[in-house]
Amino acid sequence: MKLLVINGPNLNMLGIREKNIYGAETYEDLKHLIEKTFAEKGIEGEIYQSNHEGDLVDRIQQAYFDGTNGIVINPAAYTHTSVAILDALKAVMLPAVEVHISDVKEREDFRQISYAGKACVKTIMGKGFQGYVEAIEYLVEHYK
Ligand code: CA2
Repeated sequence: MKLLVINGPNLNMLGIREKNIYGAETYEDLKHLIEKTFAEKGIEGEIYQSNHEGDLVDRIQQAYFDGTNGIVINPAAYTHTSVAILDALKAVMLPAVEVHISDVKEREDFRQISYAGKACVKTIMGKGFQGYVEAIEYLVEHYK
């Protein structure tokens, strides 16, 4: 099984600011946790991060051609704005799980819409980095 974990804008800044919302751990820490999870599950995996909407769309499209079986995606701020990412997820028709580190439903009104979530089989939010682990476990269990 091959999974792709995609992170959107500013998530590379984790641990640097807004620690009260996203915690003190860094993006490197997150990558290590995800890689450890891939290894424990015995699956192939890749982690991709970009601050650019079109790059995220390109990477989702690439997943259709490179043998990816499932996607874990935290589109970050593009969650709430990007029909392009929603359309890309619909186009590739791969099972996708949406992850948010913070509990988005307890936050500002402008964060209450998720476009990407409309193309996802599951959403996990408010569980910190552990949400990525649960998303990988879900895809491994349901789509192996
Ligand atoms: O809770 C999440 O995972 C979010 O996807 C994070 C996004 C936010 O726009 C979504 O509404 C919820 C923001 C990621 C920005 O990360 C930062 C990291 C360090 C400092 C500032 C922002």
